[in-house]
Amino acid sequence: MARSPRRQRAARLVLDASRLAAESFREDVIAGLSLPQKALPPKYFYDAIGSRLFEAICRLKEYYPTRSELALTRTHLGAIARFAGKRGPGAVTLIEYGSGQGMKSRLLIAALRPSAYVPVDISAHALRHAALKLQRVFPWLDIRPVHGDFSQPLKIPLLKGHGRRVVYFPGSTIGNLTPEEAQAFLRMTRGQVGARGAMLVGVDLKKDANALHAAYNDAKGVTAAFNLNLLARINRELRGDFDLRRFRHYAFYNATLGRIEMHLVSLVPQNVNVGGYRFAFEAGESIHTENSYKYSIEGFRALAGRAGFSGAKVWLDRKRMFSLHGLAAN
Ligand code: AVJ
Repeated sequence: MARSPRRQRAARLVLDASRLAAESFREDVIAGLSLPQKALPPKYFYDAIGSRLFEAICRLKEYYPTRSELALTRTHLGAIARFAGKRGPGAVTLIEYGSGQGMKSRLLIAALRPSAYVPVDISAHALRHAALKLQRVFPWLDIRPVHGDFSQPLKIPLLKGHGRRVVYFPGSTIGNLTPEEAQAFLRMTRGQVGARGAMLVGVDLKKDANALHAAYNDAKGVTAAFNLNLLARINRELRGDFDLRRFRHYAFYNATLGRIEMHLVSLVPQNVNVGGYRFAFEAGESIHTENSYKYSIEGFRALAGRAGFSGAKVWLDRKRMFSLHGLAAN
């Protein structure tokens, strides 16, 4: 069947995008495994299997962030929507980093009624799924998915007459960045939302180390499977030969740096081949796969202040486990 030039062009762009993505995965993996402290970027956790495992993590009783953030969003929804909607006249374009399909995004969209919704996600699959699902729930909503990595400057479609921009960044994904990176990221976002813009950002709070430890070392081993899937993904996509039985999930709270660290620890001395390169592991040597920084309310406010936002509001769940900051552009 003949395809229209537009469809052909769209198909080509999608192919280009996924080839580029595959190349940077390979480069990032080879560079990361070449470091003295081997490391892999956490954004690569989220292939189809990893995304499912992450959803399973969110349902674990030990993993409080998802439930706490949903609870606080429900409790304070009116105030959150008023904050996001109040900065001057005109409608709101709601930009969400990490395209939510979940309850939090739905609650916010229903309460705020933005004129356009721009979900941004690194996973084309998650993005399409989220957009289709939300379009069914909100037939009136203009949805403009953007496939990309929100840690890079993004091309956000220019939506004429769609008013000011509000970036919604829930889930404490910002915790994956170091505080310095988080500040630079907020500054970039400040540039993207403009002078009348705002940001709603979910931030996990510092708390008892035992509660943190349990959240990243669940009894069912789902977090371990999530962490190890990164090696399985390298095997699948980059023809690696990681033996998953020879690596163990290890997560702990680094109180000095205020972060959970996730590692994959080699149980034995071994060599691993990936994409034509060989990497040597000593017994006990680790690959650092994720940081998850925890903030005090004041600590995060100060950081946002250094990035051109004033920390205008903060909402908490009843147990004060998690925070949602309402940041207004200065
Ligand atoms: C998606 C970064 C918020 O750090 O809690 C959950 C990812 N890693 N369990 C987090 C994660 C292990 C999560 N973030």
